[in-house]
Amino acid sequence: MNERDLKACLDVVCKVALKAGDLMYANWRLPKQVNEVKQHDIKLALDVKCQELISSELKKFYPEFALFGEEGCEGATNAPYRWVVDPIDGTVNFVFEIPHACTSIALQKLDNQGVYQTILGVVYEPFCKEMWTATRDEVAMLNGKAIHSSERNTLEESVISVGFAKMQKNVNLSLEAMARLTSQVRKVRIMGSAALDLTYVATGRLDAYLEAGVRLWDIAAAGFILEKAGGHFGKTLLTGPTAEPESYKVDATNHWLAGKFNF
Ligand code: LIP
Repeated sequence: MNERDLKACLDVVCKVALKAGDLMYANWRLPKQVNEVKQHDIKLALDVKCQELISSELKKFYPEFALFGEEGCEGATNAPYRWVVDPIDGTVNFVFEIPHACTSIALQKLDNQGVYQTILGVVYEPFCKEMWTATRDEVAMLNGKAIHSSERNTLEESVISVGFAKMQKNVNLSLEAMARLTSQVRKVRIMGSAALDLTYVATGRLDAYLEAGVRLWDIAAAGFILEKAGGHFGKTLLTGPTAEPESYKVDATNHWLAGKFNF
């Protein structure tokens, strides 16, 4: 996909993200149909409905692209291009009417080594109407204005977010990090959306985000946006018998704090 085509693709994806965000916002204060409840997770029928909307809209322009999403996958597992979609990131916030959730769409291209590389990322938060974008050829932007991660270079002055995922062993990793770092940083925040934590670091609203057990769909678009905003998107694939597929430990920071949190 050349530069002109990628720019046209970005325009399409932004329009699709807006439609998904509008659907989220229209349902914000309405009763929610719950599909599944676990100790640290809730899944909604609206999650599925939002992903179906995103998939059907994208297929109008890119019928041959595969999709790897939180609510299901479509197409070949080795398709030249694939969408990575979290239709509602921050679902538990959304269930409790906490206005901090977003829709996340990334486009990945299969490289010569058979590895998917992100070439486009869009995150839309419908409550503040904030659209983050980045492509292989364009800088990271928020509502069309270039963004850059913060310049703070000491833990003492940093504000960080720690995420708590679904599996208890990953929750324990985050608890250890929070207990160790709380006395070393300015403030710790627990926000409930990995994608927004990453876009906030990209925008300079946070200086770092740490979480173990987030899935690729939570982080693909926003992690790419952070990299294009000059930040460090550290991610380690979690392995082992109980690890979920495409589950990562994320150590994301501005440029100066990379590696400083020992997470
Ligand atoms: C959420 C992530 C969050 C994590 C939650 C959940 P979802 O994604 O954004 O960082 O702590 O456990 O995974 O499920 O709302 O799309």
